[in-house]
Amino acid sequence: MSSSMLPDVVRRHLQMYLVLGSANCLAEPGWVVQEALAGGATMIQFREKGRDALTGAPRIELARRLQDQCRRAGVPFIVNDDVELALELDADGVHIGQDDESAASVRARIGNRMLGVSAHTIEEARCAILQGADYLGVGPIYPTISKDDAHAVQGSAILHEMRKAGIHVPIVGIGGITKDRVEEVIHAGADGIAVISAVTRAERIRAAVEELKKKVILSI
Ligand code: TZP
Ligand code: MG
Repeated sequence: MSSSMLPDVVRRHLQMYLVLGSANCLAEPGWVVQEALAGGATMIQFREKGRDALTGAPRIELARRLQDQCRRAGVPFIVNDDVELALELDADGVHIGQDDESAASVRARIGNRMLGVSAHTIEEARCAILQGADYLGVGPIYPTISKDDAHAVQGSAILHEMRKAGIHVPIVGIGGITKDRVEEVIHAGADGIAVISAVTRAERIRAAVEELKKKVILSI
């Protein structure tokens, strides 16, 4: 079972989904999130990973701070991989990959919170849905600089294939998405875009989010 959140509500949250951790940010993460929220980010994922990632208390403190900003803006705050942290913070949801705990087990632990699962194939997608995913993260659609252990680039064809195979759950495309690629991703079947560098490395974060979101909405 997925959560009680209606698929159309989930779809709207996926439109301009910012994924980030401190290692992705050129500026202070709280400032990045503030600007992204001001630009209309529809969901934020805390993904504190990689060589320079925070651990322990500073990691939890940063998560709390970003979550508080999201709460004030009425934007869901999702935690990558870490169910314990999500429960401790009472986050709005969890996003997991294929190498993490099973989706069924995470669903059982997080109750009605939102569950996102990364899927690279139709089989992984079907399995995630059966185990209670509210949405799928599909990619990398294009080459990415933000994930060292990323799967092979899939191209937008994977989105087409999933839709053609009868997968109708909310899907967000991820990996190397820039403003010039939004239309292709949405037309291929995604409900929204999940981005790291297109926002965290933008010179003007608020304007970048506004532009990406506008392109999503115009392409739907
Ligand atoms: N999963 C697949 S690609 C990716 C993740 C977390 C990184 C996306 O970052 P960017 O900078 O938008 O390519
Ligand atoms: Mg993971």
